[in-house]
Amino acid sequence: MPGQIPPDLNSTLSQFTPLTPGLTQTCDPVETRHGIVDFARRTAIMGILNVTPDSFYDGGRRFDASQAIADALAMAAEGADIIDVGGESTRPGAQAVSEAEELVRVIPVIEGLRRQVSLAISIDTYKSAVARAALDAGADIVNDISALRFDSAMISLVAREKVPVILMHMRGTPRTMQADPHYDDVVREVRDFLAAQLYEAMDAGIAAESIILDPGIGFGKALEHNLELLRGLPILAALGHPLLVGVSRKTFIGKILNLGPDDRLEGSLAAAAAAVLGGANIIRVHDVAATGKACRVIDALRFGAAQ
Ligand code: 7PM
Repeated sequence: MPGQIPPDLNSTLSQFTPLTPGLTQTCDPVETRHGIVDFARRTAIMGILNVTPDSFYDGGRRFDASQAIADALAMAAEGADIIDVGGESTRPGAQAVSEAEELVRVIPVIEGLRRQVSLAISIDTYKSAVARAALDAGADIVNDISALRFDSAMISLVAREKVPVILMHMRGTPRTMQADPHYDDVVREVRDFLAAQLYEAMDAGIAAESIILDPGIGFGKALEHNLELLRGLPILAALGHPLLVGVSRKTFIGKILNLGPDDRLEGSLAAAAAAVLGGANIIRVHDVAATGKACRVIDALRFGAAQ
């Protein structure tokens, strides 16, 4: 009969589970020296500020402090919640940069930016000396792609300074990580690694509320591993810490679409939307305005439309 719903379809209404852990899972805000990043009602946007001559997308553009500061101010105006300043490219096969060179690149930018903005600044480094100088210059968060493993002085620095830290999963080192990556169960292995680093950090005196976790999309992962991790984000969100996800213009999107970095915006937005539905709280991106709009729509699904 027209208009009648088959009884077995009605029973699926009660079985229906919400689309997203974001609808049920909440996580506490992160306190920084320059304000609180709150995830209760919206996804936070981290703008990428590469101060390097060789990054895969924006390389060379800002190898000059005043250009880098101008770009960061533009990202702040577009609604970035955090600016992530990095002086060493971690793309696959990239050469390591000396500590002195990394300092020369990032410190003037952080000092200059700090004078002009009150938002949170993160320092993308695994070197404790760079992190220390960056914190002294006004940075608020340590973004360590090695999850505190590469420099043995990093863990005590973060504990002493009482700043939030991002622990990211990576297989191997940036130079070697993309050489035939293999996992038996990538989601389980990344989860177990992050849990182990989390406990090590807390044992060293880093507050649980200061720890942000990140699956490290593209760091020692084949295309299928990156997709499995995006599908498995709810499992990582269940660790109960804020989740940061970086998909912006990465190679896995290029592989799906057969497009170079300049033509990966739409794919990046789709991946960001999927990450937010999976429970991500911070999205690390080159395109702050566009990603902000995409996230606001997903946030309305996640948290309700009243902002
Ligand atoms: C290949 C891999 C090329 C990675 C470029 C990149 C992340 C990060 C980077 C991330 C955190 C890029 C990167 N990616 N820090 N630093 N999470 N926490 O896209 O996903 O700039 S470097």
